[in-house]
Amino acid sequence: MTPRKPFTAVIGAGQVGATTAQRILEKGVSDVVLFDVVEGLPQGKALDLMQASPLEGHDRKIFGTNRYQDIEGAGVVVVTAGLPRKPGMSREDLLSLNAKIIKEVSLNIKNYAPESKVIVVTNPLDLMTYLAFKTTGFPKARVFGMAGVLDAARMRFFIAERLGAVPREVEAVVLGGHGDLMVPVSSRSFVKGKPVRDLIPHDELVKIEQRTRDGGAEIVALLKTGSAFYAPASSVCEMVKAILNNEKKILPVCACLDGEYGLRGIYFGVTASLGAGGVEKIMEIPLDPEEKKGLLLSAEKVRKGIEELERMMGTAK
Ligand code: TXD
Repeated sequence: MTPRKPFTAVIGAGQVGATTAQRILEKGVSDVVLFDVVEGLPQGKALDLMQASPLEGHDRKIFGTNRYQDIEGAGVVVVTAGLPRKPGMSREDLLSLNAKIIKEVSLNIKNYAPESKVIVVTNPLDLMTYLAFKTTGFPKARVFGMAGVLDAARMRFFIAERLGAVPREVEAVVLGGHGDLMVPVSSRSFVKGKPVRDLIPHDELVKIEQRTRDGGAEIVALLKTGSAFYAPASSVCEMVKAILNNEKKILPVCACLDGEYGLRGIYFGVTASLGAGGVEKIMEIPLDPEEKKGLLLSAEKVRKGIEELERMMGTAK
């Protein structure tokens, strides 16, 4: 197994993991090593994806594996291992189930890919990213989570749909924890440079903000089993591309805060530039008073979650 460097390792060959691998390959971003604990699953999906390559017209390679040794040398490791949310299940319900998995995965990343940048996707996102940071012991710039790119993409789509605009031309930012208290930042959302607040009436914009917060749950309720994976995979791919191509692109990222917005010691959704070093710089953006209030409320919830996680991991020893 010899993937061309720099390559991406994807841990978890489920819906998000396999679709992320597909996006990375078909956009020509890098070769992929796809890992899962289920025997045959990553190998089968890898073979299927390779057989699509003559049709998709790329020459990227993907290797499926059940052995952690095979992630050795990965530039980026994407962690999607875990259980998806079921209908009626909150992200927080997943905490104890997924914490065990993330701990095990993080120890293996530390062991086999000690120089990698780690993108955590597993929910509850802010807490699992924090846990991966603590468990790997990597510098904070190299451990971060994906949520904001997805939440912002959802908001961008809803705005575009409302205005009949081209989705790519809509800019939006969503900050805060990846949960019910996330903060869609309408004051920083634009269509071709025009503020959305000038384009969409207030009451409708409030509905779009709420639909953004409920974006994951809306899809879970429709699918009945499992959660969203196409847009999440596109979001991860965007981040992987920014890192491997050293784009220094400014994206919403779940990053470790050190005083930004007056917050410290939590993993939380903020805008940051992503490049070869991982999270290279966190940018604090101006918020209106309501948004700032919402952000602090969301931070409080994440902080409580971290406390709960620490208690749980302490007693689990
Ligand atoms: O915005 C976001 N961050 C998210 C998060 C958007 C979408 C999905 N989000 C979360 O990602 C979701 O709530 C889950 O926690 C993860 C993965 O979602 P997915 O839909 O891909 O779940 P699947 O299809 O059940 O896949 C999970 C895979 C499955 O193949 C398991 O066999 C594997 O994880 N798994 C493991 N792999 C490696 N190591 C261990 N220990 C392990 N345990 C399970």
